[in-house]
Amino acid sequence: MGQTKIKDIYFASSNSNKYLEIEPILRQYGIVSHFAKMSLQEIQSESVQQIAEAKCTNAFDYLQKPVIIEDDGFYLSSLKGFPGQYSSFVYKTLGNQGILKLMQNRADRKAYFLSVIAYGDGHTFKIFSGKTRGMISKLATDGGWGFDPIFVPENTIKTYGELSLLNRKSFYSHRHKSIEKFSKWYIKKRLRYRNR
Ligand code: ITT
Repeated sequence: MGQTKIKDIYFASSNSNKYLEIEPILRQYGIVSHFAKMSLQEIQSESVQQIAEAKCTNAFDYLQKPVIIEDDGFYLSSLKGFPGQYSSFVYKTLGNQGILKLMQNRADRKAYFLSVIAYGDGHTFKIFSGKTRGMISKLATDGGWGFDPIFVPENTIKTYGELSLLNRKSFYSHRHKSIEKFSKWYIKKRLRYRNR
């Protein structure tokens, strides 16, 4: 096999929970990754894509290595999409109990998670997304991190938290969908380079 021109990739984030979910998926595709723990600049924008692009540029400028970042949004239907782009801040301030309170007596409990993965290596920039629809539970369960205890994805009655405890979150996860799209694209890209 010829020498690869594309090096291992970095996953840059302040949140190691994301990397713990992402790494096994990358590994399944034979992609070696490293965690670069850092706070990334988040621009104010309604567009997840624009935020992801800015985060990725920020990470690449710092690392000067092929890097992926992820930007997530959590959208509640009856709250007109809130907290959306502000999920991280809202989790830290209101938490799961705060969200459950906001949802009290609301018939519409639909919600979805969106994951946007951005890859940058100084030449190529590419975005991949994954969405999982579901509902807000009545009570918070054990397990997982972030909003995991209150989100029940479609096609199951368990929360992301309960599914995490059973090692089954990845069957439903928004993150799994976006990282899988990235991995398929990345291994093809790597093969193209190898064959040059
Ligand atoms: P970065 O440094 O990578 O930006 P972050 O945690 O601030 O890390 P985001 O800006 O993408 O990441 O914030 C999204 C928030 O949404 C995150 O902090 C969680 O509270 C929540 N979230 C995202 N994915 C989740 C998941 O799979 N399970 C539970 N909560 C999730």
